Amino acid sequence: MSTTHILVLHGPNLNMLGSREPDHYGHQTLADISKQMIALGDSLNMEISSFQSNHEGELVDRIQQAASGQIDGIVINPAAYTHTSVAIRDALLATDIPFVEVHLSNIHGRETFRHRSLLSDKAIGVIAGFGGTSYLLAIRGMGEFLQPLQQTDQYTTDR
Ligand code: CA2
Repeated sequence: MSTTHILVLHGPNLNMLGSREPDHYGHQTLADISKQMIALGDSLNMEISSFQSNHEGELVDRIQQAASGQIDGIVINPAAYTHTSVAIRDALLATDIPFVEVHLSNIHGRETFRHRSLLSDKAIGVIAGFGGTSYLLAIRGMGEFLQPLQQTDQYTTDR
């Protein structure tokens, strides 16, 4: 089974995870979540790299780089840019790399302006509301999408 490469992108303010607003975003830091994703990736033959930025253009640059690199899938929590960024949407569509949209909180249970995402209609899936576990579910979903029939013991016995 070949290794798949997943890029995880985190939008603005997510570098503050674990320090404030635990009611919405939990107690885990981004480093805690990255560690868990890497461990899960190891068990699923997926290599996980992560990038966080508070700047829209830097996220666009990283998405463009992914297109010229060896990235098979993108997991993205665009944070506030979810609700505003045509630039991030355009970059993702231009790369043609499948992506999963992730949110720590259930955006549909919060303020109305958070209900709209400029990415959801183009994502292979959207996961929201499970705190740091949202990212792990996204990695699993991406794995099933990219490596169909290879992810569980029942399928791997003959491979
Ligand atoms: O629930 C999510 O993951 C969000 O993408 C988080 C964004 C918010 O704008 C989206 O509507 C939903 C906000 C991220 C802010 O992160 C913080 C972390 C710790 C302390 C303060 C903010």
